[in-house]
Amino acid sequence: MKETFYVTTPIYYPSGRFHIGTSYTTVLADSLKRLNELKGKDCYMLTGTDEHGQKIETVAEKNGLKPKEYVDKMADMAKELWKKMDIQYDDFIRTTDERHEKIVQKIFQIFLDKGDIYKGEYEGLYCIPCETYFTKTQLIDGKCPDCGREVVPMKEEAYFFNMKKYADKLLKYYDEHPDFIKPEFRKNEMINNFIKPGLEDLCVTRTSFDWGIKVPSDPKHVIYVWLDALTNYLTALGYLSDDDSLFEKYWPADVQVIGKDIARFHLIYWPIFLMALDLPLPKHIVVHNWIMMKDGKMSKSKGNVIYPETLIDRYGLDATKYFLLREVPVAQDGIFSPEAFVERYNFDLCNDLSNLLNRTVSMVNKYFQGKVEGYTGCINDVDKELEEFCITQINKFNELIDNFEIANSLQEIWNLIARTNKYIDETSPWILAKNDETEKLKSCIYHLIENLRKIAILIKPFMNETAENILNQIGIKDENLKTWESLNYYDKIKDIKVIEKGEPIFMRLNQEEEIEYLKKNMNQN
Ligand code: ME8
Repeated sequence: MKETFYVTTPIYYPSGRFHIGTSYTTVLADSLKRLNELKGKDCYMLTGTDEHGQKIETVAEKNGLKPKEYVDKMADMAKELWKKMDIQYDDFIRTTDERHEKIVQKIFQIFLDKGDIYKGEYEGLYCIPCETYFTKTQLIDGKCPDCGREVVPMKEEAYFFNMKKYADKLLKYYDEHPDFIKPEFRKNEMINNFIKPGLEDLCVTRTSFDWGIKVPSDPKHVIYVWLDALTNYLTALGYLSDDDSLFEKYWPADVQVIGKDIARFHLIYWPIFLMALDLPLPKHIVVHNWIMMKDGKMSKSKGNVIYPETLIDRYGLDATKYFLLREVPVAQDGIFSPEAFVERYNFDLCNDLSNLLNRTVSMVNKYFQGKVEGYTGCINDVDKELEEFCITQINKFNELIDNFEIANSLQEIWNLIARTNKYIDETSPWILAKNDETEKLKSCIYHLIENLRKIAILIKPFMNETAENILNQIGIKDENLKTWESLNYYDKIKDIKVIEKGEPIFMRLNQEEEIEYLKKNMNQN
């Protein structure tokens, strides 16, 4: 049986059109799925929408729609976008799905029966957009610590989850599973900011609004969004349903990708819910930083956003994905700026990658009528060095990606691209051709084609179409030469023919024009 790999994105609030930040998380998860698929695993990816709560109720009303009508429309919008972005999710869960609602009620009842949920009264400072209560000490400058907006005093009868009961168990778990949270500094934030000062019990119901899943034994209470939302990762797999085969197969999740804004919910409450259900915890939770605009965090409510469609329609999907993954390191915020986008496009994609392919294909045509017969061994002095460099880069890539350092792992691929370009200058194939040094020339060409083959495989999880295009242009048709495993060998290409006239995969952009175009198209709804 194949090894399984289950990856999830957060379920997004359909409170507005999705911007590039939302797309970033999804692209990251999708890339991890594609990578593991390429490695031969049986993969399953889940995404979806978080459709209950006061915020959605209010937005629906503003749009003149009933909540359900509104979320139906928005879920379709999300699916359209993921289709455009070629996101290969296997299931799209909506918290309004009956399959989800039924199981959330069951889970709530299990917690009640166990005594983990109790009834009390909540009084606190409430952030309406985040749907979260805070204590005074948690506020930053008197405002919501998550979104920075005003909070209001509120009081209501409510059910609570006894988080305190699990605090020590959670700390022990963190300690025994150093790879659970990536990057590691997020774990320390949780310990120092929330657990050590004393974990508060979590309010898990509301009576102040209606749009949500009712507590079966006390229907004036609606199950508060976080218990409702977090359990989606289980209900989508059929947990506690008549058919739990997916759950049996894929749980625990291998990777759950989230943004730093929802770290507390996923690194504290979520593991505790799972402990209370006696379920294993996900193997890794990857917390990424944000894509910022120059004037701060991009957010649907602030309106300082760039939409993925703007970039995809003009520059293509792969360039858009490349920018996101390369410019926003998981552990640091990244900034979207038109200048940076155009620069990445022109330097990394056009100068480095596209030109390497173009130069290589045209040399094979010019010197060998487009044919590469087979491995020649290392004839030029630099051949061996290039082969060794290639092995080192692949090892570095693997190490980084295993640690979810995606931007850095892409950097290592681009180092390989740069080294391969330099190899052309070092071997000067045009001089070898002029001097009739055919064996040396053959070796040079073989090494270039082989490196391009490897580069294509390495970038495939992130830029599928570009990878396919490269493999097609260099005439790699044998499926065995497209596998992840084939990165281990150097000598298997035999009797291939490159394309006669390859189109450049990325054309140089006019810097000024494109910067202006992007500036004009930012912040537009
Ligand atoms: O929080 N940069 O939904 P949400 C990078 N429904 N990522 C960003 C981003 C930015 N500027 N803005 C948003 C919710 N994100 C809950 C989740 S899960 C059980 C429930 C991404 O629509 C990031 O992943 O507000 C963040 O965690 C997520 O969108 C928040 O999406």
